[in-house]
Amino acid sequence: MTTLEQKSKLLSRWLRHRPDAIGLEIDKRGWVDVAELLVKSAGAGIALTQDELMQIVAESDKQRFSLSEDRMRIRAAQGHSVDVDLKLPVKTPPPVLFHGTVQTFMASIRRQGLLPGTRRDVHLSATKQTAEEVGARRGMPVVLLVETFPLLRDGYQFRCSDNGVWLLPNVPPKYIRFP
Ligand code: HQG
Repeated sequence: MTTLEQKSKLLSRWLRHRPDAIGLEIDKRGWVDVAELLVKSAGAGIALTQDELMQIVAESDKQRFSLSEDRMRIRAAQGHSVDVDLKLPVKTPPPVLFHGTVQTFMASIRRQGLLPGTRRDVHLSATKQTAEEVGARRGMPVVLLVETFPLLRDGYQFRCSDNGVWLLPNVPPKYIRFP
């Protein structure tokens, strides 16, 4: 049996990285039709009911999914590797943001700054604690501080996902305060 947590993980995978895995059509804003999602997931052997989907959306610890106003469409709030543009509005960030990572990546980050890797954006957290949790997914967390004013002054545009993750295309090393 597939648990709700497993279904939530599958949903992240389909909506962020592999809509093609179950033949889902994703539009350029990242939206997928809810009815189509239910049919296609059943076709792939994952029974997902409308109620379960709504429960996953409501209970996702990080509020990973957003529903359209009419609740007919769903998308991942952030974290995509597929080519989408969520058209999130540009927003003024707080003075300091945080990035959680691990020691293994530090030499490379010192050299190249923060790069999005396979995702569309670099993810920054509003609190040190969240950044620690993000880093801890990979091992002993290292938290980097990013002062946002110099980036704003130099023309960088910040966007904030529906679930409060700050997104930037990249952060060169000169803007990062290393521990
Ligand atoms: C690192 C989770 C080498 C970066 C979290 C990170 C987040 C570099 C890894 C969301 C680098 C990328 C995203 C460079 C960055 N050289 N390594 N130049 N620049 N890195 O998973 O930020 O649970 O793509 O430090 O809560 O860890 O999935 O990004 O360690 O919000 O909803 O490369 O994923 O949310 O890893 O995490 P990721 P992330 P979910």
